[in-house]
Amino acid sequence: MKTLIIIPTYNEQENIANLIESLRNLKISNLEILVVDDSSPDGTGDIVTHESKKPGLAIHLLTQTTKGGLGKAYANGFQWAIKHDYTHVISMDADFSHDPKYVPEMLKVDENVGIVIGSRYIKGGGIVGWDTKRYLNSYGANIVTRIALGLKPKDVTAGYKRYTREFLESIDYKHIIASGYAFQVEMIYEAQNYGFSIVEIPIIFADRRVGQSKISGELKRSAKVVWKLTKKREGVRQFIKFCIVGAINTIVDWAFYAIFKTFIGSSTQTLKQIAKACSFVIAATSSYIMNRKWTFRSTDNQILKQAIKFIAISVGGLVINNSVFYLITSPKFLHLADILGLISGTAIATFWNFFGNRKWTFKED
Ligand SMILES: Nc1nc2c(ncn2[C@@H]2O[C@H](COP(=O)(O)OP(=O)(O)OP(=O)(O)O)[C@@H](O)[C@H]2O)c(=O)[nH]1
Ligand SMILES: [Mg+2]
Repeated sequence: MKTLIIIPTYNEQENIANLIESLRNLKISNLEILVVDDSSPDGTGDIVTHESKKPGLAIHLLTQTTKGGLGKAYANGFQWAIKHDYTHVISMDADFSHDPKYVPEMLKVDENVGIVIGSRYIKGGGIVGWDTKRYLNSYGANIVTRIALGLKPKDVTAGYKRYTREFLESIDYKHIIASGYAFQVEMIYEAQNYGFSIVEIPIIFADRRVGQSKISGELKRSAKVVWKLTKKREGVRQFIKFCIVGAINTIVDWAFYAIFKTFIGSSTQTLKQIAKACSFVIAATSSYIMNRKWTFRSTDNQILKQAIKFIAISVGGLVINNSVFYLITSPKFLHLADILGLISGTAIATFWNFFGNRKWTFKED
């Protein structure tokens, strides 16, 4: 294991030297520090340069020309770490809220765990020094975020974390949405979606003792990021894939219907219905396989159960499609053009099928 502790700073001249000193005193081998400073006007960068000349702990400084936010600082720090030969990265605030004493505990966790969270909201963890309002704000934001994004860890807004190089390399930094504090949430979201393991260890988080807070305005910005995360990305990508699969299998359905009609015959309505049912089963099966493998990348091995659920939802979709078509085109109801019935029926049934399958058939447990 070779670990890099990344500390983003903006105007932390009262904290940074003491923090570096505390980390040096841990006397951990194979540990280095990277401070990502956004050209702090208070001279934080100069202090870091001064500290880097002392023996005992390798200290690097990455200076950014403008204040770009916590997320941007981490994204650049992570990419710096990838370019060098570290196996793990620990992210840490400069203001002693993240007690250096937890570094050895984080390093003790199995080295293959994708993310180790220094968690305030599990047994043994906690926060000291915050008033009720700040606590409720943080706790509330954490709960809402967990529900909105379906995140499993208890503390998803935590900033004190350990990452493996493998996870950091898997991130597409150009497409990270958050530049501010929500970056922390986005990392957990990425890790969970891509199947990296996440472990929480309890920490007591202490309020900043000295220096200036930069949190104001972040809550609103973070809420926007969480909103974008729920709407965009995985869900949208899945929906597009689902529609492509649907289009392909509509053609499969027509083609097989034409084939079955020539074999079974189409002289009576019953024969036509049989041909239609056969082609539906084939199209639904092929659609199931494509959605399982490609759209939802499901690894659940109860294939029969899943396929039955998929077909049940498809039948529901068919009923919805036909009912909407009937409502829109029938002289008894809206009596509009067939094409409108076709489009509305297909659109509504597609939503039904997508959300039904996402929530029920291919749900992750
Ligand atoms: N490089 C960089 N670091 C930042 C920026 N904003 C905040 N930081 C650093 O990120 C860490 C966390 O910021 P804090 O201001 O402590 O935020 P907080 O912990 O949520 O709030 P308080 O502790 O109450 O101030 C600190 O080390 C900051 O110096 C930024 O825009 N750029
Ligand atoms: Mg802080």
